[in-house]
Amino acid sequence: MSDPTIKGLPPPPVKYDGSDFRIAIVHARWNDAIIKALVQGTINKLKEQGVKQENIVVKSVPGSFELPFATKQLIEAGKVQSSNAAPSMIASTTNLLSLIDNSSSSQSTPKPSSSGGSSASTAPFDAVVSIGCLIKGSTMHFEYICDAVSHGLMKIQLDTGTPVIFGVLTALTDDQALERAGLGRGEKGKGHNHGEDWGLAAVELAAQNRDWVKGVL
Ligand code: RBF
Repeated sequence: MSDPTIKGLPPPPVKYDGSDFRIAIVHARWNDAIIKALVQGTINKLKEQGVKQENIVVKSVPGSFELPFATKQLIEAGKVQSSNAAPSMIASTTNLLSLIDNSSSSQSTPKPSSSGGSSASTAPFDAVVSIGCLIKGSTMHFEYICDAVSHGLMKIQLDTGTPVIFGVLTALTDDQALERAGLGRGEKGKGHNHGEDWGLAAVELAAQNRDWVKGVL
């Protein structure tokens, strides 16, 4: 029924395992119904790729213009949180000594929490998905915000080395936005929820980047 098309994202060449990843989603609240669908689509695909619910951190900001700043700050916050959580050299040396000295074994040393079973990760974020929906109005706001946000998000991923997924719809009409969130109301059906593609892209980039930073191709 639907028009054949060459457009769109084919499935990834391999299925990536997201079970060890920590992913942030930061979304604008403007155009709420569309945003909610996109965020849910992203989360669904992250989970389908194995990312654990507790390792998906979701934050919101008022509008898309705030996305680059929030994305940058979240990436930095993840790194700070990770270094605060890491056991210090002194602490780990103390733990080793207490293992050797059996006479002091009655005083148990608390284990570092980083290996703690099902608890949420405090590792740096492996990727951030930045989600917004800009719909053209009658002034130049749309053009300025689209331009600033797309350049801002690109700069952040290149500066920080953390993949940032561009989850921003830049629609000329309400219907264009609805169709790209899987909420279309036209004759051609509901369209496709692009949040799903962003979830897949986040896991794919996170997995590849884990190799690239170790010099593995
Ligand atoms: N934010 C969005 O995420 N999507 C929009 O479609 C959108 N349209 C806006 C239109 C106007 C006229 C204004 C003033 C703001 C709009 N914003 C929109 C909000 C913008 O991204 C930002 O939150 C505010 O400008 C405050 O920095």
